Amino acid sequence: MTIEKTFSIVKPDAVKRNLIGTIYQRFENAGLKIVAAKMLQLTKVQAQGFYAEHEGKPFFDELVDFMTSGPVMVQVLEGEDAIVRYRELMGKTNPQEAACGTIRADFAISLRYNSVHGSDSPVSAEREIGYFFAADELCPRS
Ligand code: RTP
Ligand code: MG
Repeated sequence: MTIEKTFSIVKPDAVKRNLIGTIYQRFENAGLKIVAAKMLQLTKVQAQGFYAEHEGKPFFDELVDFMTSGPVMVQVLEGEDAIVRYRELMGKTNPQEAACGTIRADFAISLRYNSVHGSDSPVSAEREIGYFFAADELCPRS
């Protein structure tokens, strides 16, 4: 059993549809604790840097346009095996392939407008948390 932290975004499509609370409820129902959170309007430079691993891919510019199309909620979630468990809770990137009951199956509009982001590894989680939060913005919950 490992207590981990992972990084999460409620993306603009979900914020626009007033789904912040509904999605936070999913986190809490799954036993994940929110230890930091804020609302941001990402700049183009921030979104490009955040998704740098996808630079050069055909969908990169549209992804950046989407992620800057309105406010997002960014948060750090903490819990047992939080990184993998949160990826499972989100479901596959394409909502048509996401398992029933996952956040993306229930709320995502399409492969691009897929409502949530989650770190895909411990290395990503550390980078992504540090990209948006200073260490003193995280509140211990245990
Ligand atoms: P995320 O990073 O947002 O948690 O999503 P993910 O790991 O499940 O998927 P990833 O491959 O990292 O893709 C990042 C985001 O780019 C958009 N996307 N669009 N072909 C397309 O148009 C396409 N493919 C991916 C999605 O918003 C995806 O979540
Ligand atoms: Mg990803």
